[in-house]
Amino acid sequence: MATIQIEAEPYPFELAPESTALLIIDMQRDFVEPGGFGEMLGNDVSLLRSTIEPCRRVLEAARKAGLAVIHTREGHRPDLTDAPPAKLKRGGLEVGIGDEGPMGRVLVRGEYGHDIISELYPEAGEPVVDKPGKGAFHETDLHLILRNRGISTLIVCGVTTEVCVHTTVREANDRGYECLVLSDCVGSYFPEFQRVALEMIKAQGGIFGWVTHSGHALEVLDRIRSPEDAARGAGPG
Ligand code: TIU
Repeated sequence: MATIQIEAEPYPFELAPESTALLIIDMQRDFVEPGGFGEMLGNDVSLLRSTIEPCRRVLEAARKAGLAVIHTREGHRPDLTDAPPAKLKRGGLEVGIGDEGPMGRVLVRGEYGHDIISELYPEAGEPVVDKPGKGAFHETDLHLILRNRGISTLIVCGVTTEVCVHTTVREANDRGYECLVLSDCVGSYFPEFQRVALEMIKAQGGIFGWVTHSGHALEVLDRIRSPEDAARGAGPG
């Protein structure tokens, strides 16, 4: 498998396009729009919205390059049987998980707020992994999907950096995946947590993975020819 390099910290990240997936974590209305779970927790959701445009550019480039694209959504069954009582109780919220909010029942599958924002909406053939926890591997079939597709490398985007992105990257790392986190494509409600969460990933020689700006990833993704283009003899872009 031919590999290519993306400039990253703590050192260049190596990937083979055919064994790489773009993993977009929880870019749901419930986290990035007013009236959802993020806001119920007392957060200013506008802080996450700067990730949308860079995520959109990376998603477009990944699709053109023929990379596997996988989306996740945090949420629960309408009867909440997959929601741990501890999670439902946490925070003592007036309007919490399962309750009616301005975008439907909060973090419940099938509700408007639970779905992915239109800018990053999944296309046919892109798996959407519904997860009950923070980590995308916890009680989901993500590991199985990745193994079946021969994926060993993940480019990670989404929200929030120190919660679902971090948990997922840690889970992926323990399962043997190499993760590259795009610093401007992941967002936190807390600027200090954003900074420290990214530091933690790349510290100690890349203890959980690598970090780079989407610009470096785009430089490389834009040069990859999708298998379909390669078969037609067409150039990139
Ligand atoms: N609250 C918060 O920062 N995040 C979550 O609850 N879920 C995700 O990060 N997706």
